[in-house]
Amino acid sequence: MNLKQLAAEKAVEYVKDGMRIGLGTGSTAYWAIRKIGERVREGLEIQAVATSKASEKLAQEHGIPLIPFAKLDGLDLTIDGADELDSELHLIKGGGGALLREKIVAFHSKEMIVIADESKLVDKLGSFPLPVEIIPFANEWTLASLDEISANPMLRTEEDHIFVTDNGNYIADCRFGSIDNPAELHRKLLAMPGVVDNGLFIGLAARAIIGRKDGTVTVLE
Ligand code: ABF
Repeated sequence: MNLKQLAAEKAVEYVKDGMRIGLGTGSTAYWAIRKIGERVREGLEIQAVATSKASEKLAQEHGIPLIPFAKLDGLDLTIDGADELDSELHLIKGGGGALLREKIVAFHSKEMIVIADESKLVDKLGSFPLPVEIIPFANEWTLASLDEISANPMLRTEEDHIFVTDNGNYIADCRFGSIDNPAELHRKLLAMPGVVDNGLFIGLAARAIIGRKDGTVTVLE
């Protein structure tokens, strides 16, 4: 079995009738959305919100009832992927460019379950470039500020154009090398004018479900 599917389907076991669910983004979350759709067709009653336009479309295709944010005052559970995670459940997210929406949704959830194949679990974060969402205004100066803290930022492009997030912002992919203190770096980035948010998720995930090559899953809490 596909390891992402394995982790995702295990996580969907935590979804219960009546819950308000946050739907993640990416190729691992894809499997969770598919499975939730299957359970909805079997009678599961939930309300959901999506973290990206892509996941919204997928949820609609699978018959998952999507509710406007204004009609919900929070969520019970969010299931989402990650680009890297460590054993303390610090995450790097945003490889797909949806980090800001993903963070807002995770923050307003009573619980977030991260789903990943075992290649994403690392001793220390930082091999995966950290996505930092920046506003287009004076982005050259924000990139210079990032450079000053040794971020080695690269403005993300897509087919020779600057990549634009669902929120109309840019992404600077930053290479800090091994990140010794994710919480401190997170604070430092948030204090920088022009930075909207960054892909470090600190203290947001309550549980991670890892799909292993031997066909088992590991649950980290
Ligand atoms: C989202 O999808 C992102 O935060 C992360 O960048 C990515 C993980 O992608 P995948 O599951 O496709 O590896 O969760």
